[in-house]
Amino acid sequence: EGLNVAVVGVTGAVGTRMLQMLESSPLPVKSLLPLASARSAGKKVNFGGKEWTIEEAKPESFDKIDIALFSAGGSVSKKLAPEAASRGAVVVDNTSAFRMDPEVPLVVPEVNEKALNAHHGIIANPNCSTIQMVAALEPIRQAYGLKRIIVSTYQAVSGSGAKAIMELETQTRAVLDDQPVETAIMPVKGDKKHYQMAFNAIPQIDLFQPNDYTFEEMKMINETKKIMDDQTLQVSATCVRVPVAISHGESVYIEIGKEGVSSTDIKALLKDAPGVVLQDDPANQIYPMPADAAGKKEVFVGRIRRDPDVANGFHLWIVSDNLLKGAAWNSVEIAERLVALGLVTY
Ligand code: 11C
Repeated sequence: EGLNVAVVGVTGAVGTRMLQMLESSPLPVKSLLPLASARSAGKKVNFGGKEWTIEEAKPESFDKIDIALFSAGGSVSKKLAPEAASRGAVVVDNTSAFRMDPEVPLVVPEVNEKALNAHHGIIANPNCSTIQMVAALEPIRQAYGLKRIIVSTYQAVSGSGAKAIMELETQTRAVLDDQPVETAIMPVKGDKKHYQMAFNAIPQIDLFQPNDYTFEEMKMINETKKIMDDQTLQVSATCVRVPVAISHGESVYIEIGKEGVSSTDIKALLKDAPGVVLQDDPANQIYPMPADAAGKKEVFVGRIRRDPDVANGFHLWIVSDNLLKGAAWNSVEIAERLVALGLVTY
């Protein structure tokens, strides 16, 4: 009795955390199939007090799998997620491969759990910076409606993977030791130029699109409208990489659908919101910070205040661990909801 679970990309920054989140979840995992590229095949991972051997991910790997969590990059998902689904596994995919596919639900359980009911074997986990923003804004949208979002992000380098954290550390040491700084990854591994991340802020996350927004910014725009199921919602984003290892920060300006609402009203809503922790006490210098959020599953919100000029405008500061709620935890939470809703049985 229990679930057969595969984790694809099990050695990565997100994959290792998927195992941690599964281990602390009440989900009844009977067997784990850790999958990765051929390079990692044969290595072992510890899970549930046992050692499991990593195998190379192949279509046949999914023959007896109930739930497959994917976080090995878009090209692996494009190739193997449909194979897994056709073999009867329900896939939760943490890449951008299927997010905008109208047949694929894009889910943050605190916002649109119901969308899971329409799945056809693949469910997409949104981009990290989108997840934490919509989780914090949904209670406000439910109460007052939401017309407009303008977000500026302060994103951690771990969004680019474990190697980007190492590059930041190496560069920081080099700068402090007055040594030459090597740049190979940031802002985007596959782009033409690379810039120093240590002691810097880079206004480019992912590749530029024809409209001069980056792909990360377009993800925030398009995914937010899909998750909130509102194509009339006005969303714009500026995404910036900062020399922080883990947890994204976001300065978010919103215009709600009602006037006469106070910042106290907004705080009261967020105090009781699922998955959200209110940290907002200016008199005592209480506000969310990446260093505090790292390693935690919740979305932290503070600095809530009304715009000085716009009656229905508010500003918020939203912080969450990009590898947990932004990736591994949201994926495992989706798996938990699939089981709770009877959409995966065992
Ligand atoms: C970053 N948000 O911080 C990106 C990483 O679409 O799942 C997540 C990429 C994705 O660089």
